[in-house]
Amino acid sequence: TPRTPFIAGNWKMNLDHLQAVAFVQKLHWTLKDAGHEQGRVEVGVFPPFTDLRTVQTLLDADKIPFALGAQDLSTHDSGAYTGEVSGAFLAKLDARYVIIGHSERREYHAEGDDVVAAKVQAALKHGLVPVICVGETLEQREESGPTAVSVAQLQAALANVPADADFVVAYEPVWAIGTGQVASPEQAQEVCAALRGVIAQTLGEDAAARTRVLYGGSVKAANIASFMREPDVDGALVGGASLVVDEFASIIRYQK
Ligand code: G2H
Repeated sequence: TPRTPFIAGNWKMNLDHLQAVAFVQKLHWTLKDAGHEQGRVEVGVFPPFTDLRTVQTLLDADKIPFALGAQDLSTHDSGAYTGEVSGAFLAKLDARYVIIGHSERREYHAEGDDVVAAKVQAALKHGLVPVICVGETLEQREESGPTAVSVAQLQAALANVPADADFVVAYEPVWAIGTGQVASPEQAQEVCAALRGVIAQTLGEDAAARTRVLYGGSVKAANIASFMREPDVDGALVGGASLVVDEFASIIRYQK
């Protein structure tokens, strides 16, 4: 596969900017000490907004090869939108990625498919790579099967996305997020393959072959390899386990 695996740490609302410095340095040195081969996988960190400037400065100063990402962005470029953060600002901080449509935003901030699609457009406009999150609840899985909800969410998010756009998809079954109830590799593969099919249908085979589709939901050092063996799983979006240096380093260093 020509796709570089992507291990992305979604910190959620954890680690302030002081803790972030210690964490990123320790992760970097842990990987170095373990002889981790840079470039085998892409490593991404997604801290809270308030950490981004500090982490950017650290990555730059110490030449740490992690990609920087944000956890959300505004649909607007600038203006009277109190509390919002523009993609233009994120791009100026050298953020490469931005998570869009995480289930926690869909659930706690009432973000629907229309908002997600608008955020994808905003990200692309500012040169950011959206990490588009999709996934079904247990109820939805029982009602409409394993793939229908994720497929519909991705179709909505990709409306008006050009065929050459750079983006990442993350399949995160809601029932497996932070619950310890991990999806099986076969379940992840089934939906990730369906999502790659959506990309092929919407944007063409080239886009489908090039785009990384991640699995997310209770990924740990102990289960990462089983997911990475699946042909349509190109990496992981990791929450809880991305906050523990040794655990996250082990996930990055997975062996198939
Ligand atoms: C799913 C995932 C990261 P966790 O939300 O986005 O979190 O690994 O804690 O289940």
